[in-house]
Amino acid sequence: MQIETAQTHAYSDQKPGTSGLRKKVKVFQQTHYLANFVQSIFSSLEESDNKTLVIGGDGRYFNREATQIIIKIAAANGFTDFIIGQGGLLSTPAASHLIRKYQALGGLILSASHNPGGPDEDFGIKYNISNGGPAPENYTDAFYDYSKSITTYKIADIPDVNLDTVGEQTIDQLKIRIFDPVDDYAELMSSLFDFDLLKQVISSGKLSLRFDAMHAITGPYATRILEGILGAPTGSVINATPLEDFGGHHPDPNLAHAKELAELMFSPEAPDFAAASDGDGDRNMILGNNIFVTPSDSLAIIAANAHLVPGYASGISGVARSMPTSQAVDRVAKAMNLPCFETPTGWKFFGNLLDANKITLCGEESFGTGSSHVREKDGLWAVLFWLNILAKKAQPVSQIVTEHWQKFGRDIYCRHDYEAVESDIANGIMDHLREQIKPLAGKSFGSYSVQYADEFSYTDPVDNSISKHQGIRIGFADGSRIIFRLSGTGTVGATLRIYLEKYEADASKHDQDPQDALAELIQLAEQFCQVKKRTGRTEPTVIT
Ligand code: G16
Repeated sequence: MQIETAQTHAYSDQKPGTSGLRKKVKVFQQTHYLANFVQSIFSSLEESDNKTLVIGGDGRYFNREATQIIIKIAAANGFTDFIIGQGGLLSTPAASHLIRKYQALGGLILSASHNPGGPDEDFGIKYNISNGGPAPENYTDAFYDYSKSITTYKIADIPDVNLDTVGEQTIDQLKIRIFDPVDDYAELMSSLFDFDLLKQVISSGKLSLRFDAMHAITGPYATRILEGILGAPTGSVINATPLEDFGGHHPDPNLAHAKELAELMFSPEAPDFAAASDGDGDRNMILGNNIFVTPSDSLAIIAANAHLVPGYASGISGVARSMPTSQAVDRVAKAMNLPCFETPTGWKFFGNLLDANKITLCGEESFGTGSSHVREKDGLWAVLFWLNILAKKAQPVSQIVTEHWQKFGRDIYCRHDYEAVESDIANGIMDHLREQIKPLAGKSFGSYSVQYADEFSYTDPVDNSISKHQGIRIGFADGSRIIFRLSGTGTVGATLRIYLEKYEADASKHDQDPQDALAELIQLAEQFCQVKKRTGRTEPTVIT
């Protein structure tokens, strides 16, 4: 195998965000752009005897081309054993599982998650380490540093790999294994959930469901598992064929982008349960007949009912949530006498806690829920968890949710996103907030008095690493919170996220619309950040 050294020039914008490097496809298609980043990753990794690499992506535009480039650069950098999803496809949780199961050094996952795909839309790449989880910040900082001064990269002169035929191929000394993307993942799911029970209730029609794969990667996974193994009627999985441009939609499972599914669930035709997943299969949205379950509540309900699910029945070690996620799971942890951790936004922050067995379950408000079974959030896993709870309890989703609120109280919650804000304006908003927070504690605004106001900084309890500037929090005496952050996953301008939360113990007030219940906090948030005033916008781009 001949290895060439290609001359290149550095790009200054290869700083990974919340979850890898995400840019417009056209940015990735610039000469040497992808190669530079991939070489920066390999050059930053410590020497290792482990030469196994997993590669797979969500099938978006540029996935195949990128896969071939990565194989050649990886081969030139000493990798000899490749595990690749057929067609270059793997959902993010499935890739995490393969890294763990086959003890690879790591994996490259090609995805921009819930962002749209196509020649004019987004692409992304991230490196996952040997625990199967996203590379922590010390890695991503090193990748970025290297990328700033890269001058050459190594590339093997080998033919393109046949990605479509499952089985083993060899090219010179390289062993290339093309895996069916679903097999190993389906087996893992069957080891965690009561598939016999699920099959019984689903195939008999006792539990009806609809799953929207949004023309993204979970199509083949959901079709095989929900329809094939568990016997849901054909057509229960909709938009099941992965498309390079996701059919022109945002593959983002929320009330705005999975609108048709949400409308179905509030209509007389609603099945018992519905869910959707995102571009790369790690997010989930849960709906019941006439009810939307917020991701924060979903995490809390999963934790409270974990004993009903075989893979978790022997007990869970603890739980964690990202800082802006509502405190609903904290209440469950308290009642169950379990440790509960609050981490910055980004799945990578759960990795150490999971590895150290300090937690079993974790989740985020951004439609992410997961457990120690892999080191990524896992959309279909969350769906199966809910189905297992529903099958065991034989109650509708709405009853499970309202009884949960009756027991623990309700953390009324919503998030307002202002997308594609000019970066200067967004940074100005954050600076303005920073200036205000110091003297806020003790002050009162309407019915709310501020208990603390700060910029969240996280010290990892396992390795003591510190992550600063993780969002501005204003906490009130009654437990309500307003949080402001700039997203780390957008590709156009900046996205300001405003997270609003209010605790309601009184069950007679649990039926309120969150926008009404949170109206005063929403007004206060504008008073603090002035996003409407500074951008001239009248409302958020997305409310979830
Ligand atoms: C990624 C991260 C999540 C994070 C989400 C939103 O998810 O893995 O941990 O919550 O982005 O991040 P931000 O608020 O910075 O946009 P995904 O599904 O996009 O990979």
